Amino acid sequence: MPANLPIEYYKLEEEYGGTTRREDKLKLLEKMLSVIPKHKGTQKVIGEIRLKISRLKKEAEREAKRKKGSRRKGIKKEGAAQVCLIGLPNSGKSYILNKLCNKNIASTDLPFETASPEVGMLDIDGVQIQLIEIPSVYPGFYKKRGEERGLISNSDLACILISTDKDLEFIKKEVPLHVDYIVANSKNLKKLKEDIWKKLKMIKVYTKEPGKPPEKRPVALKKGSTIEKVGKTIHKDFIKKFKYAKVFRKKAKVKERKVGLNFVLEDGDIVEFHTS
Ligand SMILES: Nc1nc2c(ncn2[C@@H]2O[C@H](COP(=O)(O)OP(=O)(O)OP(=O)(O)O)[C@@H](O)[C@H]2O)c(=O)[nH]1
Ligand SMILES: [Mg+2]
Repeated sequence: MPANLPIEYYKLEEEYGGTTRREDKLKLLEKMLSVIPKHKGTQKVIGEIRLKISRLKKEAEREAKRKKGSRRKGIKKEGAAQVCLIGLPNSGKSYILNKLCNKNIASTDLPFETASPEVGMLDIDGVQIQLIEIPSVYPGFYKKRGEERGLISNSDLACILISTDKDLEFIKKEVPLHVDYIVANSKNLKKLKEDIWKKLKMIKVYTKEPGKPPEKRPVALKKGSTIEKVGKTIHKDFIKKFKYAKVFRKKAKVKERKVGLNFVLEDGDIVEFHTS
């Protein structure tokens, strides 16, 4: 049976049709509710309005949550590469971050102590690597933790910390890895650093100006990078005005050579740009 509704209701309904902002819609719906007489004939309309209100409120909640999350999500990629630490509770992720990156993250026997990702910078022979502690893995982790999922798939390498093969099995089942990974089952921190560097498949190249000693800080590049890549990394003018480069390679037979933009570099090379 059609509900016999007061004229104010129809006015509000018309206004509602013309609004787009969620808050305005909510206000109008509440007003509609307040002007509708409550009896059997209006139950359906009231029910529909209540449903609309609850949907809009849920939508608002979801959006607020998303915004809150994205504020924290702001882990910016920094340094030459990004490595995430993955493991079970108490596997020593925070311990490693504290030791290797000079951090002060809570690290006790309490499991799941790290509730959200923590970041530190790891110095490997002058190259800055971003290390991220991913909160500990638990059953259902991957489905529920969108932020962590994003961080893992965005990183260049995952470092899985385990005590037993069972741990590894569990972690691999819970966290589908689409990036390179290494497995560490001890806290030999020196070895861990070496393994990370090896697996990143990068080289360190030192630039120098003619007549000056090499820069102390190396440029880190993917293995197989050329002179052109180094040039682009430091300043595009080096490529625009490029004449040639000199490469100094201490361990090679030919310790110094004149090369072009396509020359492939090796770890430890020193590069001197000559421009016009
Ligand atoms: N001495 C020593 N202590 C360690 C080592 N690894 C972990 N620990 C200790 O074991 C405890 C747990 O380590 P955490 O680094 O907090 O573990 P986590 O992987 O961050 O685990 P969550 O609590 O889930 O974040 C802490 O008391 C650490 O100090 C290690 O290699 N050597
Ligand atoms: Mg921790």
